[in-house]
Amino acid sequence: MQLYYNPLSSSARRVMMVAAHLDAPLEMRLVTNMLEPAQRAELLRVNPNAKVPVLVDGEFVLWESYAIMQYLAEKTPGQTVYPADLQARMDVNRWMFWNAQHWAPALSIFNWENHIKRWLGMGGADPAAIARGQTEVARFGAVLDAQLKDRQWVCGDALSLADFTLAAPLADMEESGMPVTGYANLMAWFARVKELPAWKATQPAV
Ligand SMILES: N[C@@H](CCC(=O)N[C@@H](CS)C(=O)NCC(=O)O)C(=O)O
Repeated sequence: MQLYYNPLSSSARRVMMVAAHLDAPLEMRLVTNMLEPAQRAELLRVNPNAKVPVLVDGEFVLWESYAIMQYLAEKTPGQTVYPADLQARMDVNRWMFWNAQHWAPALSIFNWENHIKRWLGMGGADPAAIARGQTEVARFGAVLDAQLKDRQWVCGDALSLADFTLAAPLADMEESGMPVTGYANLMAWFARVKELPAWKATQPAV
């Protein structure tokens, strides 16, 4: 199996963490610059959205990080991060969808305004966007913090795909000034995630 990735992509990072945790055999295909015409053309051959991550397993091509995570788990005998029990599995799915719809978009406002824009030389943060980000993170951060009040991991006592999913967009929380440090349960959980071998093994070198 091959995985197209970029080291700064949180979508690729969550897949890479799952692959590392499951010890899934992946041949890594680095896409250094998704805007560079030759690399973009190569990416477009496997994903019409020209985005990473993309998994290629023989003739089967799969894009969308959440689908790839589930696919890797399903292919791994004895895995425990994507439970077989229907309700436990739907709980994991719930947090994966919640991340896609609410959590990652809220955090990405800070990533874009305070980090990427500066990195690209696009000027300072837009105060209106930051204000909107603060409202969104306050709303959804409180939900995640409450979920983690009596739980070691997001879905209970066992590490799951939900943890890899929700932690990935926090990777650059400091550089991006994400307003999450006030959430004690969330920060304690994130510290646990950062101790996982899968987190450490997928830390970008840059
Ligand atoms: N919903 C997609 C999001 C993928 C995505 O947005 N990838 C970003 C990097 S995090 C990307 O490739 N951006 C390049 C572009 O949009 O041109 C997933 O979960 O895989």
